[in-house]
Amino acid sequence: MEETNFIKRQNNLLSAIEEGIVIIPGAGLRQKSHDTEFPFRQNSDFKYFTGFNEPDATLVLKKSKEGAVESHLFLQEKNPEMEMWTGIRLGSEKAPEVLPVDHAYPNHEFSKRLPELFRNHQNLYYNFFNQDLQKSVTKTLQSLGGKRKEKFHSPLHWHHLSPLIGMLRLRKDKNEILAMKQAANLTNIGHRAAMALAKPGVNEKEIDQLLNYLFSQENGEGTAYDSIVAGGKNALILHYINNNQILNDGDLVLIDAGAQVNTYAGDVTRTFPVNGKYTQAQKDLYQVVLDSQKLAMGHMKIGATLKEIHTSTCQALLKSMMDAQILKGSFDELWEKDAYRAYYPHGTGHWLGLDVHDQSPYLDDDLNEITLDEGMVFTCEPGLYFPEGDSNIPKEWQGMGIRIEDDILITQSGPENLTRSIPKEVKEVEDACNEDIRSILEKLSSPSLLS
Ligand SMILES: [Mn+2]
Repeated sequence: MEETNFIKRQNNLLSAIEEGIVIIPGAGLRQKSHDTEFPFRQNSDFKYFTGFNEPDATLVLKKSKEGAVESHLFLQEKNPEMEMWTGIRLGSEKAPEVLPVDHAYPNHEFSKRLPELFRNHQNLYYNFFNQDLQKSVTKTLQSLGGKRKEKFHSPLHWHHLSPLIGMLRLRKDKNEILAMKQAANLTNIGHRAAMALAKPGVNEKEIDQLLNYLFSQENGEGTAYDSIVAGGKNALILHYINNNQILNDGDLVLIDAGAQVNTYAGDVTRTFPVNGKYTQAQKDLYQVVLDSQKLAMGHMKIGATLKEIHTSTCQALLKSMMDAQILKGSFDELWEKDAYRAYYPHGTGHWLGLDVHDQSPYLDDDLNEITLDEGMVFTCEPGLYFPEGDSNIPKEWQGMGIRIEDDILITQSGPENLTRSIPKEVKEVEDACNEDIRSILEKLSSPSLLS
């Protein structure tokens, strides 16, 4: 596998602008409690253009009217005393050798050098919602504004950068797809192990921790987002992350969890019986959701839109709820008033990539839906959530929440389900639930499990 071509990514961005200066800050550390921080998580845009994983760095790209481009990086300076506490820093001297940048400087030079970098550019591209950056930009422009008699341009035309980068991140290149496939493989292991470990009396948190452990195997970076391990009616809470209740015999458990590899996310949901065997009522409802997911996948073709896929999924779920007498009336009337939303309130899919909800637009500049194309990755995740005490719902389905989610890559030859190895058919899931967790953990050292 060839190395990621970050310079090509930077050039792709610069070719979308005529002239100007682009500022892309990395993430900093966030305080967790006094003197301690959360584990570092790089800003996705910064990572996309640099591959650099240290906190407190900033990328500045420049493009002249004539088309000449330059890249500048600000980063933490070497500091043996600090490095003894928090780890080795690359430093500005080494950075241009190993990173895709022409020049590098220590962070303390940022405010001093920024006015010089701004000079003679007319356009400025940055994320308007980054308040720290907004302050530096304003301060720099104020300092340049004081020299009104000098003959130079300053970048007074501001452009919000995020949509431009979002468009580039929409189509994944070979290396991105490879990372996402590796994340899918680890996610497969995690979900299979969860199915094997779950049984009445096991706490949701045991499964939560097992997932994190398994997602950290090989080049895994743990969970891409806080896992949802929701036994019984906890599945009705869409973003349930407490994960601290005992799993009960006869209940389902919904697990929404994905591994992260090279900052790329997997995002998969499975809903399976705690005791390893679906009841007839559980099986019936599970099959409704599974059928709607398969129907959705049938619409995933180049040229289709996520909105079309969502609409057809909602219509299928609405029909199923009409068949079950949960929703009563004519189809048109129920569709008109979004009656399905009470039980299916979320979307059928979202872009997936460096962010689990990848920061790419859903509409183009003319407000038309973005159409699916080769290299785009997104989720397919229909679900049904039936509250307790809702008299429209058959008693045996009350308190039940079911979601099934896979990660889909669009290719020339059709949709590729990256997470197809994770058990999903009723029989496959029941078989996986009856696997011995110890044998799964023993097999972990086997390379075939991760390939
Ligand atoms: Mn999702």
